[in-house]
Amino acid sequence: MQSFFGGKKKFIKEIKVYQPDLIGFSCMNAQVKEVINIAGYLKRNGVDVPIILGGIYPTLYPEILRCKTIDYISRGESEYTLFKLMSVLGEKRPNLRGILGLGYKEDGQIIENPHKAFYRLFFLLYRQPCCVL
Ligand code: B12
Repeated sequence: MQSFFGGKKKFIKEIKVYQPDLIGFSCMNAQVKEVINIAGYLKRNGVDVPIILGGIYPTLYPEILRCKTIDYISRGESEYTLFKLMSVLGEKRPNLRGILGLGYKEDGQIIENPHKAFYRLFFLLYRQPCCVL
């Protein structure tokens, strides 16, 4: 985002050099217009990289997937969803059906996978002693 405001051309150049597998935006209601503008700008300028939105907006409004520049959304906590998506993204026909919390498009249809359960934070915290400060 910082590079975007520093200069759109520079931003596009940096992305093309970096060649990411996926571009993600965190999105609250107040940011959605800007996010859609940036996503559109990227795609119009030859950045052929799938775009995912996460955060409260796509969690509340999965219909944002109707926007043709948005390829995926992740609803709710996304550590699991993003990890799972990244692990299949390079495949020819990735199987997205089982990825909980993921929204995507298939043959023009919007698919919303079921939500995942909440993490057991207590368990996560105490499994890893380095996290207990
Ligand atoms: C802490 C907090 C803040 C802090 C942020 C501190 C920081 N540095 O991040 C401060 C005080 C700065 C803040 C400010 C604002 N906040 Co605030 N904030 C929260 C709060 C309480 C927790 C957010 C949080 O950190 N959660 C923990 C993290 C781990 O969870 P998360 O952010 O949801 O992210 C997870 C998923 O959403 C997802 N995800 C998020 N982004 C992405 C991106 C991708 C690509 C993917 C795949 C997944 C993903 O994965 C994450 C990990 O699981 C929420 C309420 C809530 N309970 O969620 C409100 C909340 C998000 N804030 C809200 C609002 C309105 C604001 C302000 C606009 C208020 C204002 N008028 O100024 C500003 C906006 C600031 C900004 N720059 O955009 C609203 C948003 C409402 C909406 N529908 O858009 C919320 C929901 C509160 C509410 N109920 O009204 N906020």
